[in-house]
Amino acid sequence: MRVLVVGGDGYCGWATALYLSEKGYDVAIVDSLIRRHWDLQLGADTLTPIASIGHRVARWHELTGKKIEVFVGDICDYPFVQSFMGKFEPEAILHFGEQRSAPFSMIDREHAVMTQVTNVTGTLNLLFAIREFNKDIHLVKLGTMGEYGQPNIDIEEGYITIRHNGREDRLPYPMQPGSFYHLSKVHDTHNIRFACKIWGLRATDLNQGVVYGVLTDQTGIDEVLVNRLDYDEVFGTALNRFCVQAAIGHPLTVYGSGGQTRSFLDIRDTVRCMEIAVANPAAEGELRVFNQFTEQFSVLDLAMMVKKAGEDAGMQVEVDHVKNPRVEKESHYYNAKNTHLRDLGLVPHCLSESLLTSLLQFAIRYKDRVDKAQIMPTVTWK
Ligand code: NAD
Ligand code: USQ
Repeated sequence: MRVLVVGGDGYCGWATALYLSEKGYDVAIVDSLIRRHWDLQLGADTLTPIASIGHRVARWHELTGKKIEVFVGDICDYPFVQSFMGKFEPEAILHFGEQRSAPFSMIDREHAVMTQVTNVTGTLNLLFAIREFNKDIHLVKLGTMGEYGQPNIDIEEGYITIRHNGREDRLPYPMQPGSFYHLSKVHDTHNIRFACKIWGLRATDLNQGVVYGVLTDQTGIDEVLVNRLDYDEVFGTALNRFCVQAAIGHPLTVYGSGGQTRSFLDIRDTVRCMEIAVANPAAEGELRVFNQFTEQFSVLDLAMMVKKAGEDAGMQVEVDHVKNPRVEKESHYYNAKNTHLRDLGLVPHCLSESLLTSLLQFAIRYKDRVDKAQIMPTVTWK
């Protein structure tokens, strides 16, 4: 099957491209490389030194004999989209290619506008291209668990059945996103659902939780294939940041009380979920929603787990409660469903002390590359 990985130079996309290539899919990558540019603008860098996209795919070819074609360009540019659609003729499009940081979208007006324009336009262009080239192409779109917010009831997978004034309907689950970035994902969801309804497209929205970890069976085989690992305040995410902070002896930055509960998954499960979604396409006219996570933790629980793993390995790890730069609930009910992907065969890698120890060791290996000035939060929601 020909699978196009949009955003294939990024954290989730690169790991997925190699995983599917190894599994025998014919993979092509589309990426504007804008993320590398944003890192430069922010003065931030991944913990790991990542090779150029050309070098990466050439090395993959040398090691495995498998080719991955690369199209460099911006999916907001429709003629570019038409050109790769015509050349590659994908059967599935895995769409990771968005601005994905909540703090980035909250820096100022320009960053909020850029995030929403880029994300919404890119997705709309892919929808129009699928309509133009082949309505059977399955769009697998990365959404986020943060679209739901933290309601005081259980979170369902995309839809909820509601009884109101004696009538009943299955409706899109209410959305309460917590940043201009998370809002962009909600806008995408509405656009995709509408396109499926009016044009009969088939799409899967994967509402993914926070991803952690770095190595997969493919990115771990060679230094040139190593994946990015973000630890900075803008693109770094909770658990990955805590491991890098522990590795350099920086107190772990729990925002506020740390009672914020989120859903999480190992990057090895991200790639498997993508395979499952591609192998089981949505029906014609259907926008299917899967909650893509394996476990739920509060931020403080995560920090305490990193502290314990570090201390068991002979490190000294402090946990700090930093003034919360975000506007978010720090104490709330949280229970999200995640059965659809398991029913289709996902066997989760659960967070264990041995995984944390190996992530800490990985961070220690690269700790001389850490820029301490990138750790404390400066972007605020107010
Ligand atoms: P990333 O920033 O590492 O990768 C995104 C890639 O998309 C980058 O290489 C970037 O250059 C590319 N890109 C962005 N806009 C583009 C455009 N207009 N045209 C072409 N390429 C473009 O992000 P990631 O962590 O790999 O996240 C991938 C997707 O998964 C995002 O949609 C994100 O919202 C979602 N997601 C990520 C996480 C996480 O914890 N990392 C969790 C849930 C959901
Ligand atoms: N947090 C801390 N300390 C830190 C960093 C974060 O306490 O040093 C807290 C935040 O306040 C928040 C929680 O941890 O309550 C998660 O923050 P995060 O930065 O790890 O993740 P988030 O901003 O939600 O965004 C990340 C990805 C995004 C994806 C989302 C999935 O960057 O692309 O959509 O996770 S979810 O959270 O399910 O919406």
